[in-house]
Amino acid sequence: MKLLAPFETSFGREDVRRVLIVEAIGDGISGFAECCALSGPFYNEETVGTCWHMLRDFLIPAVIGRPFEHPSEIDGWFHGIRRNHIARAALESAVWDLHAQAVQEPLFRVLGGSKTRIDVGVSVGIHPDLASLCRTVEGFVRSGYRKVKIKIKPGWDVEVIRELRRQFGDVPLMADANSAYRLQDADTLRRLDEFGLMMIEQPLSHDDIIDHAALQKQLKTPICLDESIHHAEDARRAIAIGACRVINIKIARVGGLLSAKAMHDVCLAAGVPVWCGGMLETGIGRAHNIAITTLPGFTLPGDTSASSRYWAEDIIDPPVTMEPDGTILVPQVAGRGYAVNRARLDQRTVRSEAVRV
Ligand code: OSB
Ligand code: MG
Repeated sequence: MKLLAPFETSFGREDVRRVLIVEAIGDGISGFAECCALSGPFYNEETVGTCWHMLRDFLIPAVIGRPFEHPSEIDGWFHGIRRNHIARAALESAVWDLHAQAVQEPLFRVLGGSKTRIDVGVSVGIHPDLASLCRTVEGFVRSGYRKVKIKIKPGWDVEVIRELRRQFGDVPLMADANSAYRLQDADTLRRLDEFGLMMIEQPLSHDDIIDHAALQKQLKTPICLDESIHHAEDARRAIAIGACRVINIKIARVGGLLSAKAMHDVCLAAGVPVWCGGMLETGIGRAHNIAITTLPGFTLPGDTSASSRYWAEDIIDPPVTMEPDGTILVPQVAGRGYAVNRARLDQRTVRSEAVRV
């Protein structure tokens, strides 16, 4: 699916999303979820191709034909399989959706969530120049988003934020570096303190929490971790050493909905606010993000923007829309809450494989 505009981060650019959709069928009901690996191993080590392989050769065989009482059992069936979180999340989340429909409850309620609307932010990629960035941000601010997140990298940071503050006043603003800095860059990052950012996301290495702890001591701006936090235990450790004051929870990065819930619980108990990150999902992934965001610890606006932020035509009905006050109303229907448009899905499908018991 072609993005309305290319999305650029410090690690690269996505233009066309190769989306892998998992459909889990049981008792005549279809659960859906999205595997949101990027086209290459740039965000984490997974790709669409590695996920296909893991699903077909390891994950689906661990699940297929196996009865369960509750979808919280699925994660345990993957116990012997290391990492590959994006692939596992796709299958596990599809089974949660299947279960929610089977018990005729909204997925968010099965997860233990209760909000009826969620706060929405938007993530804005690196632009060719400041003027075009400001035009993009202006559109999003006008439409009501409650948080604007700007991608930064060395050379596209302090002056960019300064200009945004000049033009947009005290709009809730944050920056995401996707690991583009080293601890030696602390001086540059400290210069961001004067702009009152809500937080700075993943400034240092994707596999680090130690240097982040050292950096957090030098910054007033809260650090939010994304890439470095893979499960609830990681979150506990990072909080314990002061590596961050906020955590971005992505269902895919953490390996599924059970893991996302567990991470949420750890953060809530520690008083660390969380928000739901995004991976340029179609509506299918967005539906799951909306559901998990209804848990009480998701107190900051997430990256789950409206379908129209990325897609001319989404593959769900209705598309995800945002109210003028910058919220999304949580659908009160069984399962994921948005119907998959089969015709549009089929039309775009280039490869499919069915695995039967
Ligand atoms: O770091 O949060 C990130 C997209 C792809 C990979 C990593 C990230 C992102 C985003 C986009 O920031 C969030 C979204 O709008 O889906
Ligand atoms: Mg991020």
